[in-house]
Amino acid sequence: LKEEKEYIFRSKLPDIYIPLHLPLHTYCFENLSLHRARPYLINAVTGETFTHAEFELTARRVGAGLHNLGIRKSDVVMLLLHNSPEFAFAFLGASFVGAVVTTANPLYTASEIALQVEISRPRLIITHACHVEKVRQHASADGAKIVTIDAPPSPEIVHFSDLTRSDENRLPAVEIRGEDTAALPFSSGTTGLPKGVMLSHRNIITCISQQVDGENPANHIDCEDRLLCVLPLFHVYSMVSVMLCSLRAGAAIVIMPRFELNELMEVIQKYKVTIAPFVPPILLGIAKSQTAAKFDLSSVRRVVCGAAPMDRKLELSLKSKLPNAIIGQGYGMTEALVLSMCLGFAKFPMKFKAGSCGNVIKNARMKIIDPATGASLDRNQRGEICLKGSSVMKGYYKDPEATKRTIDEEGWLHTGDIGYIDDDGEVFIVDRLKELIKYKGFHVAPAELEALLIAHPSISDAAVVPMADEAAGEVPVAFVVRENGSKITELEIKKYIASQVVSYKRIKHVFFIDNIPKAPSGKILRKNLRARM
Ligand code: AYL
Repeated sequence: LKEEKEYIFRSKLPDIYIPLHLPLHTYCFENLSLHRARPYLINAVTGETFTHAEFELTARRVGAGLHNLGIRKSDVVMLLLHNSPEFAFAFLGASFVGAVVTTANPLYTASEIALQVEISRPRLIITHACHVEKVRQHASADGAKIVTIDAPPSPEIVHFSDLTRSDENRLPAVEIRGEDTAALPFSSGTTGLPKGVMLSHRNIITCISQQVDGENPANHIDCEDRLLCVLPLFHVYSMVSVMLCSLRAGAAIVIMPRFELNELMEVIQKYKVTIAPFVPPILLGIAKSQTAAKFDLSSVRRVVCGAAPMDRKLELSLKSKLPNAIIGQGYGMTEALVLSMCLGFAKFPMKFKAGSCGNVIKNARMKIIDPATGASLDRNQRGEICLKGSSVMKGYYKDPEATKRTIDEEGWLHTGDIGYIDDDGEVFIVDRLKELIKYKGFHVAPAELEALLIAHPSISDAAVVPMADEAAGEVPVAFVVRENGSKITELEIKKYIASQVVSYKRIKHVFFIDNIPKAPSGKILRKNLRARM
């Protein structure tokens, strides 16, 4: 047998001790005594502020309240919430009782939510009154309770204040192990429909610790920092890198329920935001904004960009609008959390290049493999990025097959991203092997749209692929084969899809073709379709 060489890449920052055995809440509140009186949650709309001490107490009360409502260890609680203090209270409250939090976009349609509810079977759904109708049916069929953070629309629905008013002394002692699941966000991974990503207490602690702990934290957050929390908390980027990292570090988060560019710049100015975690479309908005000069954005010392590729030119053109900020990228994935981070974000920053996704995160191992042969590749060679470490998910919920396709026998997570590592250890992403489409950083799973298309009586076959778009990064477009004799139009197809999905999954163009190119295995030849555009 020929010995094959493995090229394993490690961080430039030294490994640290990570307390893998702790429950997430114990870890997050470990330094509470140092930060009790500092602000943690600032509601940008109302100005209402909760200190770290107030937050911890309220989260424990919510934990006791969840227990009162019958939530027990391993029960699933669904958060269907816009960014709000209640999201954070509920998330930590659930951790206290060992419950599993599944998160979804509150703007999802009833059928999109149904997909996630049927897999995760929540015992409790926390949402806004205006979204109750979308979940009422599943909830009653399953005996799940509904809680709203605003006035409940009917008597059987519980108000969130019932949770925050609970007696914290009735919080039960629950034994939690590091490998117990804490969060269940959904991702379509490399192929197929959205799946629940089982993130354990240990996975999430690892990711927080890799960013903010040690003598030279990779994503240094000081207790004086104020982070803008405008990216949705239902997604791991904001959940972990904003909400939980700030909690651990004793910093504050300024919560915005939704994105509007001028409002965002006003909030930065008003609250003197120091760290701004963004996605490329927000940076594009600021770069192009005529009004940016009217706002004082000088408090921002760091702009983190992640969740989708950022154009190198964009990175450079932003420097004048954000004079005091280091602008760099983080590379993450729901299934592995943070894989690499800009070296300029470290407490003792190092040089980095525009366009890079940073250096592999500490305590983890990265390798690049030839997607065809699986052979490990050296520096400057393009291949599939793989990661190994304790931030890698436990697996997909109730889907061992998909788990096996994603995490190999040696524990390497295959990202489905194509990239290389240069001579300075910086990661560059150049392409995507997986089906995933990213609209402004949001997931669009082609398989989900294809299933809807094929269900239409006038459509005999369909494939959905990404098309490049300046504002969104990518938009989904469909190749459609009409049923014999059908004259269905592009507009009819677009409307049919639009009625069933959240706005960013809408199909932007339809191309009619005679047949969908497929491999003998039946796999759609997506590259072939992308090349036709
Ligand atoms: P998911 N550049 C290019 N593509 C990226 C980048 C980046 N910087 N970051 C993420 N992606 C793509 O599950 C890539 O294809 O998690 C990756 O496989 O929504 C996919 O998005 C994963 O999408 C942070 C910073 C988390 C960023 C994130 C991103 C999480 C995105 C924590 O601190």
